[in-house]
Amino acid sequence: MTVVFVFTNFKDAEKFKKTSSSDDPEEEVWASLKQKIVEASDNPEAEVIPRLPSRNVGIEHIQEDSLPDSEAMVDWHNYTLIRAEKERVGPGEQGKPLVISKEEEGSHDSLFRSNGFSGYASDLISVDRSVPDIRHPGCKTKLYHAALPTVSVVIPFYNEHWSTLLRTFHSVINRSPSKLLKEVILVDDASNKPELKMQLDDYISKLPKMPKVSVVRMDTRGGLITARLAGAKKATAEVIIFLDSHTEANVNWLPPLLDPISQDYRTAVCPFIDVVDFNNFEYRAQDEGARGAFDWQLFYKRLPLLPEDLKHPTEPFKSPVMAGGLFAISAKFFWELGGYDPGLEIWGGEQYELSFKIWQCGGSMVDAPCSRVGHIYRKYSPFGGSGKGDYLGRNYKRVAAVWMDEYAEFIYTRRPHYRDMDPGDISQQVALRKKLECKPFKWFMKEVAFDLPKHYPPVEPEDFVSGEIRSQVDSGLCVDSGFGRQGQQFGLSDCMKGKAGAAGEQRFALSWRKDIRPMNRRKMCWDVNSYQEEAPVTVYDCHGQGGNQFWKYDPDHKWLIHGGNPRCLDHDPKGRRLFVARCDENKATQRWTIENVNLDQLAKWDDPMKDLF
Ligand SMILES: [Mn+2]
Repeated sequence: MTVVFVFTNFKDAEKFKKTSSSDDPEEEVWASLKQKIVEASDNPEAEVIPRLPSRNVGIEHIQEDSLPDSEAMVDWHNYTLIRAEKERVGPGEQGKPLVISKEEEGSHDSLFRSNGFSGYASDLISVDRSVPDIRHPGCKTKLYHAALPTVSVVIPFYNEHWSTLLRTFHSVINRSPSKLLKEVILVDDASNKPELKMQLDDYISKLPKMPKVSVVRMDTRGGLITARLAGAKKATAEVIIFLDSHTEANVNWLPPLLDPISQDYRTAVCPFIDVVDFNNFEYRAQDEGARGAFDWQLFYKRLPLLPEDLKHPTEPFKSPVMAGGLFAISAKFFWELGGYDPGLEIWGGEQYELSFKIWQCGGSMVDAPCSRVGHIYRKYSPFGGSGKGDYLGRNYKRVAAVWMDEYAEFIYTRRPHYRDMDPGDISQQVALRKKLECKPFKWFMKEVAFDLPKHYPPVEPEDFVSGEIRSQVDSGLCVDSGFGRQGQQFGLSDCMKGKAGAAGEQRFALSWRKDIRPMNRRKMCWDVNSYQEEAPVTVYDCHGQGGNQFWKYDPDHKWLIHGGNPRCLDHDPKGRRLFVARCDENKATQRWTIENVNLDQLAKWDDPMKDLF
């Protein structure tokens, strides 16, 4: 069998030329590539831009009229495609990382700056590249209903990098059963990169087997939310799927998203989001699932799966909020909910607005582990301000004011300026909530996000102990983490309290999460990760999971005890060295004077949130 492999852009071929005659370590790869090109050049179709084996053979053999009923379950995999993709070799194929050579770093850097990811790497990789099938093995034998709804995929973009945008919709078209994919709607949010205008129209019009792709153009930049709404308004299929413009759909991604909707149109479904590395385009898992949540500054957070979810790793599980822009929803339900609040600007908060609305107004939301989509998390956003001021704050205020009832107060406590911020006219959103008889936020917190307060308490419990930590052997010595960076060891220095001009980081808190943080840098934690005899203490990003960052205070011994296999904070006053060692009642160097000891809070050690809510 002749394998047809066609470079889909010039850079592929350039890279090939550059390295084929050298003794590059990747020689073998290039040699096999060369072979494939030779084979392809014999093929009259080789001049045609991307071509994958005929699609959807897995399902196409099933005759519409032979389906017994709408409850029939079928295997939706396209095995012809899966086999062909497994054989692909070349830069970035199988989701492998691309190696950028020294000579290429200049090109890499300039395309990195303008995109926040390596546009250069993207250009070297086929827009039809294969990705690794990293689904749970159980997904490979899963059946879904034969009767699934049709789909419009809406992909807004703003100055997206050319080959990255192309790869997004190529992956969608290649890996979707054609009978389900009705159309792909690209929404150009008034980009100003010239290639995203006529060149894009031209590209789309020339693609064989891609009559379904269209572009909606916005006159002025309205932001992600406005663009998504504009695309959704054009959508004609039963289900709308929103994707970002820098994503790659994985094997058989579509049926798991549609199946729950086919059973209940008021279910929204999110795929697992994988990572496409911003540097080298490696495709890899982020994790194997978590439930979406938020803290009380409205930062997106994640909650652990429930024991019930862990028992069924391929089944959709309920999630309180979606991560962002990748999800499926029936058009009927989306518009019953009024779409997104059109008063939300640019981006931010919309995932909360829609999630709260879905749950509170009679729907539900699940993550489908067997649907995976890779996403480039940019290193930074290269797109500058929108000239719209604090739109994020206004968006959050709108969401809080319309949907969160008395819980909005917990946000205003942390972001006091939201309290008096004008969210604009919210009367229509309030009226919608009334009309749909949506449930109160309290219901959402009790029934859907019931374990959120345990991880992200609306009111922070008090610290167990806090302030400076003074040696009882040499009362002039204090623990000082010296504003250390990630992984940096620290020790003791002269106590600086009351001394003008002294510099140091000597105030700490043993927080309700049972870790110790500098009081002015509450993202860093004391961390011990070695079992050596006098193991050093370092500062590290807090993970909130105990373990090597777990500390407790023993007021009787004046000990600070580390870890589940307890050792005590100890020091060498002469060398000003700090470490943990086996607890020993006879060692004075293990006793500490801590500025504030909150005995009431220490009495609630096992349930620090007692009496809070
Ligand atoms: Mn994105």
